[in-house]
Amino acid sequence: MTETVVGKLIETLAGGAPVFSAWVGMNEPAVAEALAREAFDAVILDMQHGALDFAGACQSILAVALAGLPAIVRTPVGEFATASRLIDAGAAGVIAPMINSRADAEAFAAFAKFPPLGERSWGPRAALPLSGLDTQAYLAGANRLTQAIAMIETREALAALDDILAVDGVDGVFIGPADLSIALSDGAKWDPRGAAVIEAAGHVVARARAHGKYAGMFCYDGADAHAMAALGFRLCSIGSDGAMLRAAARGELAAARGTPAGGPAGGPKTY
Ligand code: 3PY
Ligand code: MG
Repeated sequence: MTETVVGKLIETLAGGAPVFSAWVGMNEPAVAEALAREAFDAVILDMQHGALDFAGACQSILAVALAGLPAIVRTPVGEFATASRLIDAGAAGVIAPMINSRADAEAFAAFAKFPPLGERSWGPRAALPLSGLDTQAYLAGANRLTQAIAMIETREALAALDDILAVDGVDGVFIGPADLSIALSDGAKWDPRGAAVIEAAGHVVARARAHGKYAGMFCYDGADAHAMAALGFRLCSIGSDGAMLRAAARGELAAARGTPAGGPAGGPKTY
């Protein structure tokens, strides 16, 4: 199991070091593969706000695997059946946005996990070969091997945090700091690194630990991921494909023209 890309995610998590992941929104396997050739621990493919469709996500999972990394896919809101199909396609983990209650978490886990934790239907067409296991061993190991990660990004989710973490088929939680800041300010402010989110972040890390689980955070660049890992987050994404491409382009153009690189004024970057 340890030799395979799917198993690498739980190995890194078990090792205790933070998982630093690339974040891909482009529906182009070559982009995911290019980032996977760098020394990330995983690549997150975003089907919620990114442009990836199901076929693109399947191809990107394989392109990332070719480069030796596990892929995690964020599904659109409420698409738990898609989570199941993505695990069949070889995703080492799935992130479900807007999990706001125990019922949401149970519905997600039902699609992500085989019995007794859930009701995942058998059909690991790419996951089985990528796991390096035989069918029986895959059945026995899949619930641990493939991670189900619930996003915490509303007031309701914070209120139900212990209930969500108590669901056996949920392996970890992942903060969406932009949505959380909007929710906590009742729609007044996009402030993903404001005091309200940072206070909630400490609480989420502590409650995840108390349940023997891990917390992750969407991060805006490498320095931000470093800071969030220092707060105890174990799965930290770093920027995005689009943001990195634009930042590199901006820097190179500035170098060519001999002008300051510029960039977004103050605060964290967006996608
Ligand atoms: C958020 O910040 O709300 C996210 O979902 C990160 O993509
Ligand atoms: Mg969000």
